[in-house]
Order: sequence, then C-alpha cells, then structure tokens
Amino acid sequence: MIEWLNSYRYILVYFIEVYSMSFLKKELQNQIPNVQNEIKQLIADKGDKKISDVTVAQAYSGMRGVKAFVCDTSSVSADKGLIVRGIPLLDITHILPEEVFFLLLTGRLPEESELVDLKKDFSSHLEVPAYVWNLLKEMPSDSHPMTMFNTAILAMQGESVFRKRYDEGMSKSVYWEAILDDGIRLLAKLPTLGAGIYRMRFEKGQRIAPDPEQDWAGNFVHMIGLSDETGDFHKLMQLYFMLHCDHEGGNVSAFASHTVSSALSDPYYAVSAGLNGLAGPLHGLANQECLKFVLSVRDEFKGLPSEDELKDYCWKRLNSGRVIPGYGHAVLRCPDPRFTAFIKFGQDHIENDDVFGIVDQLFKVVPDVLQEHGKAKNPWPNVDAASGSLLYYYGLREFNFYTVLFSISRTMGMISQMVWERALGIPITRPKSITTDWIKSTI
Ligand code: CMX
Repeated sequence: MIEWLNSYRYILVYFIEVYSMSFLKKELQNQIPNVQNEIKQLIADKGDKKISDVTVAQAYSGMRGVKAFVCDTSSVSADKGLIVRGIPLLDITHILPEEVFFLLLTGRLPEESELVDLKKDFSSHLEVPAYVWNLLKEMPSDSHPMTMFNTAILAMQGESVFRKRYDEGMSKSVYWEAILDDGIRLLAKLPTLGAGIYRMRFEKGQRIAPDPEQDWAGNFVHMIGLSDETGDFHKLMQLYFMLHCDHEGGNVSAFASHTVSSALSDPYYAVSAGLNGLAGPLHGLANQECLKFVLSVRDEFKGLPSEDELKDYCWKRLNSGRVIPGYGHAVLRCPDPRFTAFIKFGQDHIENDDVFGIVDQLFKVVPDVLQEHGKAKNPWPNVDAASGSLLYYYGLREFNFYTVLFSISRTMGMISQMVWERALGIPITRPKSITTDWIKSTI
C-alpha cells in the first residue's frame, strides 16, 4: 500500500512539474533527446573525420580560423555575418529580444502564447537583491560601469539554482534545466541592474523600480529614466538588444564563458567571466572607444569634416600605432549586418546630426584607408562602429556605459550556448598547449 502511494505521489509530482513548466522548457525537453541521438550518431559515423589543421602561425595567433568545437545557436559567415539558427540577421531585425532568445535556444520563433509565457517568466524575476546595490555603493565612485556590472553578477552567484541543485546531487541529465532556470533569472535582472548602475554611477537620482508590464527593452528604457516621447528610443533598444544577442562560439566572451562553464561553474561565474572579456577594447569595449573617436573628430573639426580631413585624421591615428575602433573583424570580410541595421535605423529616424553624420562619413573613408594601410584583413565596419552614435542621439551620452548594453544582450547568447552544452554533455574544455622548444624540435 505504502509503495503504491509513493509511486502515485511520484507520478503526481511529475505531472505537476510538467504542467507548471514553461513552454520554453517543455520545447527544449522535447528537442534534447532527439538532438542527443542525432549527435551520438554523427560521432559514430564521422567521429574520425578531420575538420581542421593547425599551423604553427595559427598557434601563435590566437588560434584564428581553427575549427575545434561546435556552437549551434548561431554562426558567422565571412561574407554574410551573423546567421541565427539558419536565419540571416537582416531578416529578423523586427523581432523582440525575447523572441531572439527563444530562437537561439530552440531554433524557431515563439508562438504568441510562448512569447507571453517567456515574458511572464522574465517579469517574475526583475528585482536585484538589496545586497548588490549596497555592494555597488561601496565601490569607488569612478569605477567603470563594466566593473560594476560584472561584480554585481558575480556577487549574485549565491542565488544560483544550478549550484544549489548540484550540491543536492542533481543528475547530469537535468543540468541544462538548472542552467536555463539561472539564465532566465539572471537575464530578467540585467536591465534592472544596468539601468540602476547607470543612475548610480552617473548621479541621475534614485533608481526607478522595474515595471512588470513592460517588455525587456521597454523596462530598461523605463528604468534608465531618459525621456522617450516618440517611443523611438524604445525601438532602438529593442533593436540594440536583439542585434547583440550572439556571435557564434569562438569570440572572446563566448569562448571564455564556454570554458568556465565547462568546469560546471554556474552561469553567474561563467557569464561574469565572459563579460570580463567583452570589456576589452578589441571586443565589446570598442563601442565606447568608437564613440570617443567620433566625438574627438567632431571636436577637432567643430562639426562634420570633409572626406579629405577625415582621411588625414585616420592616418594620424594609425601612424601613432592605434587601431580605428569599430573597424575590422577576426571572421567577417564584409560590412557587418549589425552595422547595416543600425545605419538603416539612423537613416529612418535621425536627420541632421553631426555625430551620426561623422559615423556615415567614416564609413566612406575608413575602408579605403585601412586597405591602403595594408594590415587589417577586414577593412569594413563592425557592430561597434554605429551603435554609439544612436545611443548618443537619444541622450545616452556616457559612452563608458555602452558595453553594459552589449553585455545585457550578449548574455542571451552565452546562456543559450551553455544550456545546449550541458544538455549534450560536452566535457570540460582542455585543448593542449605546446612549447616553443617542442615546435623547434618536433616540426
Ligand atoms: N585599425 C587598425 N589596424 C587594424 C584594425 C583596425 N580597425 N583591424 C585590424 N588591424 C590590424 C591588427 O591590429 C593587426 O596588426 P598587427 O599585425 O600589427 O598586430 C593586423 O591588422 C591584422 O589583424 P586582423 O587579422 O585583420 O584582425 P584580428 O583578427 O587580429 O583582430 C579585431 C580583429 C577586431 C580585434 C581588429 O580588427 C581590431 O582591433 N579592430 C578594432 C577594434 C574593434 O572594433 N573591435 C570590435 C570587434 C567586434 C566586437 O567584438 O565587438
């Protein structure tokens, strides 16, 4: 009798769990066994086939171009740029950040009811714990916003569902579920955290409480407190958070978070690690550097320079051993579609603005200059070339805050990649390094 009651209870708990599960989790729960089997079969069929060779030059050059691991959330092609689950980015610039998150995870866009469900999930985790705000208040008042943002994420590590369930002995087969739970909780808080840091760091007054009725980007706009009478800033932030969502697996932030998470460090550790990489000027911090550069042009020429003046200005910068921020890319060999989408937004919404005008003018001048310079393999603009000028136009002028916005969005990609890595049981990352002596004596 007791045995029967126990199994009855077990079945009941199972059905309650499944019933209360989000649409997103149910969809993943359906997909995962099929993908696991598919990959098992792929390894059985093609496991010994070679996908890449590594030269000595590549070993000394950041492993550029070495194909050595898998990421299915998105891919970056040299001539087309970002492709999210098979869809070229420019075909989905109209979708919400929440929709792209669903797409990254599941490979399809959500139905209306699934989107409502996901938004509801986000809305129930908007609050950042009080100890985080207290910690941030104690930091030096001139701390970089990225340092504050990443410190706050790390400080919340004790909230991790993954860590708690791991300590309780969770089975490997449900790691992905705990990662997803952490991911939703963390993502939901990031606009609150980012906007709160903005208001604290730049002395904009009291924090503004989140509004559970708003969407993810709308809540950020509401909490940052800038006026948005036309609603265009809201539209920009939807686009901004959508465009920065992911950029396959090999970029610094994705790869750093992938490596950290492979040790089964929870998402708070892994996202914070990834974002510390995003804070580098050759990666996400280039958006801050780029606007700084654009403003220096405006100040030097008291407005929009001629193409020749701008060309000379770029050469001076290159000759002093500095890069042109917002240009070049390790994978792309064409103008970044994210740049194209931002320029289009600017053309549709902005008239007669010097800062946006300089960005446009740079696009006419820099590719030729870089080609003549002869070093950069890709002379075209990347995402960071245009984004800052739009934020600046809508009144978000503190450019050392810009990488926080990139971070809020990119966390979607890091979380999506982590969910699948744990679902597929990808083991700890551990490539083999070699020594210079080994190369001299062995090759
Ligand atoms: N301005 C000047 N020189 C550049 C350049 C640029 N925009 N882009 C590349 N180069 C130089 C490199 O510094 C390198 O010089 P050295 O041989 O002296 O070291 C040479 O050209 C070859 O580099 P590459 O193979 O074309 O580019 P990498 O893959 O090494 O680096 C990137 C890619 C993005 C770091 C580089 O193009 C760069 O520094 N760009 C400016 C910073 C930037 O916009 N970063 C943002 C990228 C997007 C993102 O992650 O957010």
